[in-house]
Amino acid sequence: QDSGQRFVEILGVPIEAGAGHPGALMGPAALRTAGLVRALRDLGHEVRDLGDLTPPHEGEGADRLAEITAWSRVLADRSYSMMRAGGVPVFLGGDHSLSMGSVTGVARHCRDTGTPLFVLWLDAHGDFNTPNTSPSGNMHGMPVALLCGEDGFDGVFPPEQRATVDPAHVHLFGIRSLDPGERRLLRARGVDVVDMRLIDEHGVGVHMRRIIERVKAAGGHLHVSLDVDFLDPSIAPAVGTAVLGGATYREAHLIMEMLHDAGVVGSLDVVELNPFLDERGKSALLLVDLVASLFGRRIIDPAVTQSQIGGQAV
Ligand code: 4U7
Ligand code: MN
Ligand code: MN
Ligand code: MN
Repeated sequence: QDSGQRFVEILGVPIEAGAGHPGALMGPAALRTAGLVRALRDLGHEVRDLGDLTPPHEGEGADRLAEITAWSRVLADRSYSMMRAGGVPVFLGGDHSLSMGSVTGVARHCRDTGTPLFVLWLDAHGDFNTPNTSPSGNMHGMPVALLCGEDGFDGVFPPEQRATVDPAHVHLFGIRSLDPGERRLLRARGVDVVDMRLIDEHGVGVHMRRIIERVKAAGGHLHVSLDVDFLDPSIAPAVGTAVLGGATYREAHLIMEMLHDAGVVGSLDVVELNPFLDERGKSALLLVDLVASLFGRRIIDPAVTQSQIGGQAV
């Protein structure tokens, strides 16, 4: 193992055309105000803040699909070059349609290097609608379907820019709201769906261990896409699409802590923060704490916790 120091590159993606409510374009600014860069530097990482991606003008005033298409193409190229720079890219949203671009760039790099790509999608929703199944028409409910190569997204990327994710390598986690069309598609494609019922019954640890072991065994790259609505709305109210019964403070932190210890995360999206709907910055501050846990912050120095189970340190 290395010293654990990473090179982290942060890119804001102030896109909100994919969501039903305006406000997510303020997300990157709120995460910076909440101290994201300092939190990562305090952990000893080398952090470069690349600022915000500039809104592409081609999409302006056009329909939302055209606007998101324009963002996605610029972002996929940027994400690819961030991957080649060798650090851990962190994309700050912005609504979840940004993952069409961020993950496509990551997938292209993984394809170049022959690294198996896995995606952990922390979300209340499956985000597996297509333009044909979506009840709302909102593109933030469709990124996983696009990434898995579903029909209906032909215009988004030109063929030479396209790079997909194997649906069998996608783990949806924290799910508690699926539409009928996406439910059928998820089943047909064999996507792993860890819903809140499974989390209640087994705890997050069991399922996270299973996912982490799988990525490790494959020598894979794990992309984590964290939608704020994964969290329970009582602790993270800054969302336009709140669903009751989300992850608790400790469940969310445990996931981040386990991911850090496993050392498998190669890229991250933090999306769907709508600061207009926040309460005194509490959602933004919680997200910064979660990202810090993912990058190695601990509540207590592990040297102090010397508990054992069956003679083994735990
Ligand atoms: B998010 C929804 F119908 N499924 O497609 C849809 F319930 O990125 C919600 O997870 C999508 O926040 C939510 O519009 C997208 C709806
Ligand atoms: Mn969601
Ligand atoms: Mn989402
Ligand atoms: Mn949402």
